[in-house]
Amino acid sequence: MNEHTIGQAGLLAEYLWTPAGWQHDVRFGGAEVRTRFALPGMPNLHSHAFQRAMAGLAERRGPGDDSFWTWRETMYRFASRIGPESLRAIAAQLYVEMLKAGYTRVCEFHYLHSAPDGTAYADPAAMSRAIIEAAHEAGIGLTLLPVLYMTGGFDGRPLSERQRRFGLSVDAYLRLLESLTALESPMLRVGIALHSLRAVPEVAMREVLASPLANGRPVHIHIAEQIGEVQDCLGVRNARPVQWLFDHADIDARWCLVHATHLDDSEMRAIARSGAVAGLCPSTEANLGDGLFPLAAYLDANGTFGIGSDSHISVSPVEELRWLEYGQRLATRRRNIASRAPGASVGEALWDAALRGGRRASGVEDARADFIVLDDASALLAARDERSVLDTFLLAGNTPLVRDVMAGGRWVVRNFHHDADDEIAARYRAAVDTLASSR
Ligand code: NGQ
Ligand code: ZN
Repeated sequence: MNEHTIGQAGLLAEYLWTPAGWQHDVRFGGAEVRTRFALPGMPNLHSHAFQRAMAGLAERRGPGDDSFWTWRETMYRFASRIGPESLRAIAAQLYVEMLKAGYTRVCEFHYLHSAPDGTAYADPAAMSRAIIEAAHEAGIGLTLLPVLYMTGGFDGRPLSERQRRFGLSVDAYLRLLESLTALESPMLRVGIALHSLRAVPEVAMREVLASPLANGRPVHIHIAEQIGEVQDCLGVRNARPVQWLFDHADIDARWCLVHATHLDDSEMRAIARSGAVAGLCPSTEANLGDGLFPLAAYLDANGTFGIGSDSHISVSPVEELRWLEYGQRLATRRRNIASRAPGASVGEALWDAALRGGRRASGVEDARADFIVLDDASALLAARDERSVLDTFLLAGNTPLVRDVMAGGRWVVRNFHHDADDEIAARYRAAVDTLASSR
C-alpha cells in the first residue's frame, strides 16, 4: 500500500492514475472515500466567469451574418449589467459546477475592473474580491489573472463605450496587481494577463512585463483566435500575431497563449519549442466559430496544451477534451489523434497533456491535493479496468462520472453534492433574475 499524507482528507483508491502511470491500492489519510478509480483534478486554464450567466442567450440569428464579432456585442451588453454582487453570485455557481465536472483549479482571466461607466469602484479591487470570495466559497483553487486592456484595436483607437470598464492605465494595473498579490495563499495564486495584442500597446506590454511584480508569474494572452485579428495584425504590425509576439517578448514556459488557433507552421513550432502552453477552449471555439488548432503537428513537435471553458457555454473537461479530439478526427478523417504512440490510449494522453499544461499555466505545478473520484456504480464503468477507464470516462456516454472531488486537500464534492449547493444556486437564480429584469 502506498501511503501519502495530503491535507487531512482521506482517500482509498484501488487505482490512482498519475502522469507516471497507475498506482495500486493508494491510501491518503483516513480512507473516508473509497473507490476503484481516482485521478488528479483538472485545472481550467481560461475562464470569464460572468459569461456563464449568458450561456444559451446568444444563439438566435441576428439581422445579418453572425460571427464572433456580433457575439461580442451581445456579450458586451451583458457585461455592462454585472456588478460585484452579481459577479460573486455567478462565479460561485460556476465554480461549484466546475468542481462537480472535475476541475479543481480555475484561471480567471478577469477584466471587468471598474463600474460600467469606467470609473473605478471605491475599492478598485471590488470585482477581483468578488471572484476571490466566490472561489473561496466554492472551495476551488484560483489563479487570478487581472487583465490589462487599454485600446479598442491594433490601430490604438480608444476603448468603445462598452469597453470602458475594462480599461486601466499601466500604473493602475500594477497597483491592482500589487494589492492582489498580498492576498496569495496555497488556494490563491496571482498571475498577469494582457487581454490581446489589439488591446495592449507594445510599450504598455513592455512596462508590465518588466515590473518586478511580474517576476515568476504566469502570463496569459488571447492570441490568433480569429482570422480578422490575424489580418489586422498583418496590416498594422506587418506580422502575424504569434510571430509578432515572439519577435517582441521572451516567450517561455510562463506564458499561456489562449486559443492560438490560426498558426502557420513556423508559429506552431515556435510555441512548441518555447514551452509556452497553448490554452485551448474547444467548446467555446466551436460555439464562436473560431477554427481548429493544429493538434497533431503540435504534439509531434512536443508542444504543451491545456484546456479552458472560457465563455462557459459548456463546463466540463470531458466535453473540452472530447471536442478537441473529435474536431481533429472530423477535419483529418483519421482516428485516435491525441495519442501519438502505437498502443497509447487517447483518454490517458488527453488527460495527461491537459493536466501538465493546465498546471503550468496556473502556476501551480505541484497539485497533490487535487483529486477526482469516478462513480464505481455507473453502468458506464461495468467491465472497465485501468486500461480502459480513462477512454470510457472521456469518450463514452453522457452521464457525469465524477462522484467526489478533493480540492486543496479538502473534499468539496461528496456523492455528487456540494455542501453549499442550495445556497449558491439560490443566490445565482436571484442574481440572474435581477439581471434579466434590468435589461
Ligand atoms: C473576452 N472572448 O475577453 O471575453 C473575449 C472577447 C474582446 C473571446 N476572445 C472580448 N473568446 O475580444 O474584447
Ligand atoms: Zn477568453
